[in-house]
Amino acid sequence: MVAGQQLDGRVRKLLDAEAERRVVDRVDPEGALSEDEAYRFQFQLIDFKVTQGDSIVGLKTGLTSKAKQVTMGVDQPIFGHIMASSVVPEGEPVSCARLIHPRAEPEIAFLLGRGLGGYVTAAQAFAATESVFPAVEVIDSRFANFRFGLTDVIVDNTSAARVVFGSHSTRPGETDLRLAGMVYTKNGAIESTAAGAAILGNPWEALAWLARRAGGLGRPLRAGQMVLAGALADAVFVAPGDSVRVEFAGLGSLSVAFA
Ligand code: OOG
Ligand code: MG
Repeated sequence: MVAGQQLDGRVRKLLDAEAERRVVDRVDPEGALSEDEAYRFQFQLIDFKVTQGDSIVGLKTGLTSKAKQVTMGVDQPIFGHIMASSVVPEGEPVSCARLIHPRAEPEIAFLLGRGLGGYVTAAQAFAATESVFPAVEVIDSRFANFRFGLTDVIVDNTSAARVVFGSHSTRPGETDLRLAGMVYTKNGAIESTAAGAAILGNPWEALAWLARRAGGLGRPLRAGQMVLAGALADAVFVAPGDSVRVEFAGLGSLSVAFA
Protein backbone atom coordinates (compact mmCIF):
# COMPACT_ATOMS: atom_id res chain seq x y z
CA MET A 1 0.00 0.00 0.00
CA VAL A 2 1.22 3.47 -0.76
CA ALA A 3 1.56 5.79 2.21
CA GLY A 4 0.07 9.30 2.25
CA GLN A 5 -2.60 10.22 4.76
CA GLN A 6 -4.15 13.03 2.73
CA LEU A 7 -4.81 11.06 -0.43
CA ASP A 8 -8.33 10.48 -1.66
CA GLY A 9 -9.24 6.77 -1.66
CA ARG A 10 -9.62 6.73 -5.46
CA VAL A 11 -6.15 8.18 -5.94
CA ARG A 12 -4.63 5.74 -3.48
CA LYS A 13 -6.37 2.86 -5.27
CA LEU A 14 -4.78 3.85 -8.60
CA LEU A 15 -1.33 4.31 -7.06
CA ASP A 16 -1.63 0.85 -5.48
CA ALA A 17 -2.74 -0.68 -8.79
CA GLU A 18 0.31 0.73 -10.54
CA ALA A 19 2.71 -0.28 -7.75
CA GLU A 20 1.23 -3.79 -7.45
CA ARG A 21 0.75 -4.28 -11.20
CA ARG A 22 -2.92 -5.17 -11.12
CA VAL A 23 -6.16 -3.68 -12.38
CA VAL A 24 -8.77 -2.07 -10.14
CA ASP A 25 -12.46 -1.24 -10.52
CA ARG A 26 -13.39 2.08 -12.09
CA VAL A 27 -13.02 4.98 -9.66
CA ASP A 28 -16.11 6.85 -10.94
CA PRO A 29 -18.42 4.15 -12.37
CA GLU A 30 -21.52 6.38 -12.13
CA GLY A 31 -19.82 9.35 -13.76
CA ALA A 32 -20.57 11.39 -10.63
CA LEU A 33 -17.42 13.50 -10.83
CA SER A 34 -17.22 16.61 -12.97
CA GLU A 35 -14.28 16.77 -15.37
CA ASP A 36 -12.66 19.48 -13.27
CA GLU A 37 -13.02 17.35 -10.12
CA ALA A 38 -11.41 14.42 -11.95
CA TYR A 39 -8.45 16.65 -12.89
CA ARG A 40 -8.09 17.71 -9.23
CA PHE A 41 -7.72 14.03 -8.30
CA GLN A 42 -5.22 13.52 -11.12
CA PHE A 43 -3.20 16.47 -9.79
CA GLN A 44 -3.30 14.89 -6.33
CA LEU A 45 -1.90 11.66 -7.79
CA ILE A 46 0.83 13.53 -9.67
CA ASP A 47 1.73 15.75 -6.73
CA PHE A 48 2.04 12.65 -4.55
CA LYS A 49 4.49 11.14 -7.06
CA VAL A 50 6.50 14.35 -6.91
CA THR A 51 6.72 14.11 -3.11
CA GLN A 52 8.11 10.59 -3.66
CA GLY A 53 10.97 11.95 -5.79
CA ASP A 54 9.51 11.86 -9.32
CA SER A 55 9.22 15.04 -11.41
CA ILE A 56 7.03 16.42 -14.21
CA VAL A 57 8.71 16.69 -17.62
CA GLY A 58 5.63 17.83 -19.49
CA LEU A 59 1.98 17.25 -20.34
CA LYS A 60 0.23 14.92 -22.77
CA THR A 61 -3.03 15.18 -24.63
CA GLY A 62 -5.02 12.06 -25.33
CA LEU A 63 -8.07 11.10 -27.36
CA THR A 64 -7.31 13.81 -29.91
CA SER A 65 -7.88 11.53 -32.91
CA LYS A 66 -11.14 9.96 -34.11
CA ALA A 67 -9.45 6.55 -34.11
CA LYS A 68 -8.69 6.81 -30.39
CA GLN A 69 -12.01 8.39 -29.45
CA VAL A 70 -14.02 5.66 -31.17
CA THR A 71 -11.93 2.85 -29.64
CA MET A 72 -12.16 4.27 -26.14
CA GLY A 73 -15.82 5.34 -26.43
CA VAL A 74 -15.05 8.94 -25.50
CA ASP A 75 -15.66 11.94 -27.75
CA GLN A 76 -13.31 14.65 -26.52
CA PRO A 77 -9.64 15.20 -25.69
CA ILE A 78 -8.16 14.78 -22.23
CA PHE A 79 -4.77 15.60 -20.76
CA GLY A 80 -2.33 14.06 -18.32
CA HIS A 81 1.19 14.45 -17.01
CA ILE A 82 4.47 13.03 -18.33
CA MET A 83 6.66 11.99 -15.41
CA ALA A 84 10.46 11.77 -15.50
CA SER A 85 10.22 8.15 -14.33
CA SER A 86 8.20 7.27 -17.45
CA VAL A 87 10.74 8.44 -20.02
CA VAL A 88 12.79 5.69 -21.68
CA PRO A 89 15.78 6.82 -23.79
CA GLU A 90 15.64 6.06 -27.51
CA GLY A 91 17.43 2.81 -28.28
CA GLU A 92 16.77 1.26 -24.88
CA PRO A 93 14.16 -1.50 -24.75
CA VAL A 94 10.99 -0.69 -22.82
CA SER A 95 10.61 -3.25 -20.04
CA CYS A 96 7.13 -4.71 -19.63
CA ALA A 97 8.03 -6.14 -16.21
CA ARG A 98 6.24 -3.42 -14.23
CA LEU A 99 3.35 -2.95 -16.66
CA ILE A 100 -0.11 -4.56 -16.57
CA HIS A 101 -1.28 -4.72 -20.23
CA PRO A 102 0.85 -2.26 -22.19
CA ARG A 103 -0.15 -0.83 -25.57
CA ALA A 104 2.08 1.35 -27.76
CA GLU A 105 0.87 4.22 -29.93
CA PRO A 106 2.36 6.60 -32.52
CA GLU A 107 2.64 10.24 -31.49
CA ILE A 108 4.08 13.64 -32.33
CA ALA A 109 5.93 15.45 -29.51
CA PHE A 110 6.82 19.10 -28.95
CA LEU A 111 9.56 20.76 -26.92
CA LEU A 112 8.41 24.17 -25.71
CA GLY A 113 10.75 27.12 -25.98
CA ARG A 114 8.30 29.38 -24.14
CA GLY A 115 5.49 28.92 -21.64
CA LEU A 116 1.85 28.92 -22.79
CA GLY A 117 -1.15 29.99 -20.75
CA GLY A 118 -4.41 31.89 -21.14
CA TYR A 119 -6.43 31.85 -24.36
CA VAL A 120 -3.88 30.14 -26.61
CA THR A 121 -4.40 29.81 -30.38
CA ALA A 122 -2.76 27.27 -32.70
CA ALA A 123 -0.56 30.10 -34.07
CA GLN A 124 0.65 30.94 -30.55
CA ALA A 125 1.26 27.25 -29.85
CA PHE A 126 3.37 27.06 -33.02
CA ALA A 127 5.33 30.20 -32.04
CA ALA A 128 6.10 28.88 -28.54
CA THR A 129 7.49 25.57 -29.83
CA GLU A 130 11.22 24.95 -30.08
CA SER A 131 11.18 21.63 -31.89
CA VAL A 132 9.06 18.70 -33.05
CA PHE A 133 9.86 14.98 -32.59
CA PRO A 134 8.40 11.58 -33.41
CA ALA A 135 7.42 9.65 -30.27
CA VAL A 136 5.94 6.37 -29.08
CA GLU A 137 3.75 6.44 -26.01
CA VAL A 138 3.19 3.25 -24.02
CA ILE A 139 -0.18 3.39 -22.27
CA ASP A 140 -1.23 0.99 -19.51
CA SER A 141 -4.68 1.53 -18.02
CA ARG A 142 -5.10 0.67 -14.37
CA PHE A 143 -8.67 -0.44 -15.29
CA ALA A 144 -9.54 -3.91 -16.61
CA ASN A 145 -9.57 -4.20 -20.41
CA PHE A 146 -8.95 -0.47 -20.83
CA ARG A 147 -12.66 0.03 -20.03
CA PHE A 148 -13.34 3.38 -18.40
CA GLY A 149 -15.39 6.57 -18.55
CA LEU A 150 -13.99 10.02 -19.21
CA THR A 151 -13.53 10.92 -15.54
CA ASP A 152 -11.98 7.53 -14.66
CA VAL A 153 -9.24 7.90 -17.28
CA ILE A 154 -8.59 11.51 -16.28
CA VAL A 155 -7.96 10.48 -12.65
CA ASP A 156 -5.77 7.61 -13.95
CA ASN A 157 -3.42 10.18 -15.53
CA THR A 158 -4.80 9.25 -18.96
CA SER A 159 -3.29 5.73 -18.87
CA ALA A 160 0.25 7.18 -19.07
CA ALA A 161 2.98 4.60 -18.46
CA ARG A 162 6.13 5.04 -20.60
CA VAL A 163 7.24 7.29 -23.44
CA VAL A 164 10.14 7.28 -25.89
CA PHE A 165 10.98 10.55 -27.66
CA GLY A 166 12.81 10.23 -30.95
CA SER A 167 16.07 12.14 -31.23
CA HIS A 168 15.27 13.35 -34.78
CA SER A 169 14.18 16.94 -34.31
CA THR A 170 12.74 19.50 -36.73
CA ARG A 171 11.90 23.17 -36.31
CA PRO A 172 8.22 24.17 -36.36
CA GLY A 173 7.21 24.95 -39.92
CA GLU A 174 9.91 22.81 -41.50
CA THR A 175 7.22 20.20 -42.13
CA ASP A 176 3.48 20.87 -42.46
CA LEU A 177 2.25 18.76 -39.52
CA ARG A 178 -1.25 18.50 -40.94
CA LEU A 179 0.06 16.76 -44.06
CA ALA A 180 2.81 14.72 -42.38
CA GLY A 181 2.14 11.12 -43.44
CA MET A 182 2.63 8.39 -40.85
CA VAL A 183 3.19 4.65 -41.13
CA TYR A 184 3.00 2.58 -37.94
CA THR A 185 4.28 -0.99 -37.86
CA LYS A 186 4.54 -3.75 -35.26
CA ASN A 187 7.09 -6.49 -35.87
CA GLY A 188 7.42 -5.26 -39.45
CA ALA A 189 3.72 -5.46 -40.34
CA ILE A 190 1.66 -2.33 -40.93
CA GLU A 191 -0.82 -1.60 -38.14
CA SER A 192 -2.04 1.79 -39.32
CA THR A 193 -1.41 4.73 -41.61
CA ALA A 194 -2.47 8.31 -40.95
CA ALA A 195 -1.47 11.94 -41.36
CA GLY A 196 -1.02 14.67 -38.78
CA ALA A 197 -4.49 16.01 -39.59
CA ALA A 198 -5.87 13.00 -37.68
CA ILE A 199 -5.07 15.00 -34.53
CA LEU A 200 -7.91 17.54 -34.15
CA GLY A 201 -7.47 18.54 -37.79
CA ASN A 202 -3.97 19.86 -37.03
CA PRO A 203 -1.53 18.87 -34.23
CA TRP A 204 -0.99 22.55 -33.33
CA GLU A 205 -4.66 22.61 -32.30
CA ALA A 206 -3.93 19.86 -29.77
CA LEU A 207 -1.15 21.92 -28.22
CA ALA A 208 -3.39 24.99 -28.12
CA TRP A 209 -6.27 23.00 -26.58
CA LEU A 210 -3.89 21.59 -23.96
CA ALA A 211 -2.50 25.01 -23.08
CA ARG A 212 -6.02 26.43 -22.64
CA ARG A 213 -7.40 23.47 -20.66
CA ALA A 214 -4.40 22.91 -18.38
CA GLY A 215 -3.83 26.65 -17.95
CA GLY A 216 -7.48 27.06 -16.97
CA LEU A 217 -6.92 24.53 -14.20
CA GLY A 218 -3.83 26.33 -12.93
CA ARG A 219 -1.27 24.16 -14.71
CA PRO A 220 0.11 26.34 -17.54
CA LEU A 221 2.70 24.88 -19.89
CA ARG A 222 6.26 25.99 -19.15
CA ALA A 223 9.36 26.57 -21.27
CA GLY A 224 11.42 23.39 -21.49
CA GLN A 225 8.45 21.04 -21.10
CA MET A 226 7.73 18.20 -23.51
CA VAL A 227 4.21 17.70 -24.86
CA LEU A 228 2.58 14.73 -26.57
CA ALA A 229 -0.11 15.67 -29.11
CA GLY A 230 -2.04 12.38 -28.76
CA ALA A 231 -1.96 9.22 -30.83
CA LEU A 232 -2.68 9.54 -34.57
CA ALA A 233 -3.95 5.97 -34.67
CA ASP A 234 -4.93 3.13 -32.37
CA ALA A 235 -2.54 1.69 -29.81
CA VAL A 236 -1.39 -1.91 -30.27
CA PHE A 237 -0.76 -4.47 -27.53
CA VAL A 238 2.92 -5.15 -26.96
CA ALA A 239 4.81 -7.89 -25.10
CA PRO A 240 8.48 -8.75 -24.54
CA GLY A 241 10.10 -9.48 -27.92
CA ASP A 242 7.86 -7.12 -29.89
CA SER A 243 9.00 -3.93 -31.55
CA VAL A 244 7.08 -1.03 -33.05
CA ARG A 245 8.19 1.61 -35.50
CA VAL A 246 6.66 4.96 -36.36
CA GLU A 247 7.77 6.69 -39.58
CA PHE A 248 6.72 10.21 -40.49
CA ALA A 249 7.19 12.09 -43.75
CA GLY A 250 9.43 15.00 -42.81
CA LEU A 251 9.59 14.31 -39.06
CA GLY A 252 11.85 11.28 -38.85
CA SER A 253 11.34 7.77 -37.53
CA LEU A 254 11.57 5.93 -34.25
CA SER A 255 11.78 2.23 -33.36
CA VAL A 256 11.01 0.89 -29.90
CA ALA A 257 11.71 -2.66 -28.71
CA PHE A 258 10.01 -4.30 -25.75
CA ALA A 259 11.64 -6.58 -23.19
C1 OOG B 1 -6.21 6.91 -22.83
C2 OOG B 1 -4.97 7.66 -23.24
C3 OOG B 1 -5.09 8.24 -24.64
C4 OOG B 1 -3.82 9.14 -26.63
O1 OOG B 1 -2.75 9.42 -27.16
O2 OOG B 1 -4.91 9.21 -27.23
C5 OOG B 1 -3.80 8.71 -25.20
C6 OOG B 1 -6.21 5.49 -23.35
O3 OOG B 1 -6.31 5.28 -24.57
O4 OOG B 1 -6.15 4.56 -22.52
O5 OOG B 1 -2.76 8.74 -24.60
MG1 MG C 1 -1.09 8.86 -26.03
